[in-house]
Amino acid sequence: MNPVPPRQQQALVARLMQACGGAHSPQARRKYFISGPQWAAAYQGQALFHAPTREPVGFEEVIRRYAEIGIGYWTTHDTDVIPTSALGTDQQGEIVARIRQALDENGLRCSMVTTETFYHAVWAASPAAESASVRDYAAFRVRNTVEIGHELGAQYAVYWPGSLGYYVQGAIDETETLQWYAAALNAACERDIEVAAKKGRPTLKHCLEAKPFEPQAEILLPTSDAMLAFISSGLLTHPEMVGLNPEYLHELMWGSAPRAALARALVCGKLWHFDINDGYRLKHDVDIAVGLVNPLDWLNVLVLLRSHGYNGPFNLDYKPPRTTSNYGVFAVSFPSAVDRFITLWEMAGEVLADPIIHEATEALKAGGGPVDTRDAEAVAASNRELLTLHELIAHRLVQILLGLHRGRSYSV
Ligand code: GLO
Ligand code: MG
Ligand code: MG
Repeated sequence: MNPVPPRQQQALVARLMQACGGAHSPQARRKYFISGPQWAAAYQGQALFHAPTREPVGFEEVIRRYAEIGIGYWTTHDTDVIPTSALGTDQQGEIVARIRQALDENGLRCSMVTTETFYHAVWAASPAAESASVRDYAAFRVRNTVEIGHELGAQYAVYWPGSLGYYVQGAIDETETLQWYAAALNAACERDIEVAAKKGRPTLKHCLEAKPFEPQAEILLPTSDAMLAFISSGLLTHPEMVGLNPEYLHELMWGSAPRAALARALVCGKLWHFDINDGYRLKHDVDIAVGLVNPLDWLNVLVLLRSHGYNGPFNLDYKPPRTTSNYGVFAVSFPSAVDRFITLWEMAGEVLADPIIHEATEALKAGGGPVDTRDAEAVAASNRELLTLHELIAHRLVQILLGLHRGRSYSV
């Protein structure tokens, strides 16, 4: 193949993206509660061992591009858009006004705001550090984020307590740290109640997000299950205002089944917000776009969520790879992530309507008929042949994923 000179490369990417087909229209994409984070689009490809590969992108451009793609909602950390030194000042008010204008002009809505409690040096010993000055500052930050959320019309606040943990053991008492962390959340909820009453708006849904590794060596609330226990520990003054924002990859990272983790949140009535992405078990937080690694697992996740009526946001918390250019972030990375999600969502609908899966599932529930339920041999024998349906259902799911149920077959 001939070399492709730099000035022809964007056109090549655009032509091949078009040739991939399968794109949904911006109008179709807007029907879903899909949110695009400021930090995902603005991610410059940097990490501990990586220099940035992309130019910075401000919120005006991110919002405009999301609107063009058909991503209807926007989410942000406080410091993605407001310098740390300007938080709580008049400059914050000016920036928030500019954000509102950009959202209005582009027909987007802000669905979620979140506080950065992991990056700045002030969080070196976590937002629930021993020093009362750090904890007072953490309370200021989460209260301030609640105020920004109400200003921007958000419904959700998310908390990923990234630095709640340590590198070396023994210096802190974990029970104290958890009480101090709860105090910050209590401050956020209490401020929320005041601001919501003043503005005549509902209170926000406050959602905790767990991650098992990074950036601390040991994490105090590493899983969604740990957070469920924390919510009902008695440390929160408003546990009814606090739920979960599980992230698909964060559950996979520690080796669990994300679908089972989501099910545990669902039965507690706490599945309120969902960060969607993909990656690998027992690796670092690679934040690959949804469906690029585990499409079958993703299909199964969406079957669970559809069948239980989940109607919260799907937040595209992934990182366009550092090999993708600024142009590629909006021409390939975001539209393809949204479209894979929509296709998998539609397939999940096909699974729920599939007569074969339906009949097999009903037969499994009906069981093999009357039997002495104190006799293990008899119970096993009466269900033996039915249990083959487990594998048949798994086969059918793969058929639906690959389109084989529509008659496509492979032969040599
Ligand atoms: C990092 C987290 C992070 C959170 C964000 C929202 O691993 O996934 O992106 O989702 O800070 O609070
Ligand atoms: Mg996340
Ligand atoms: Mg992540």
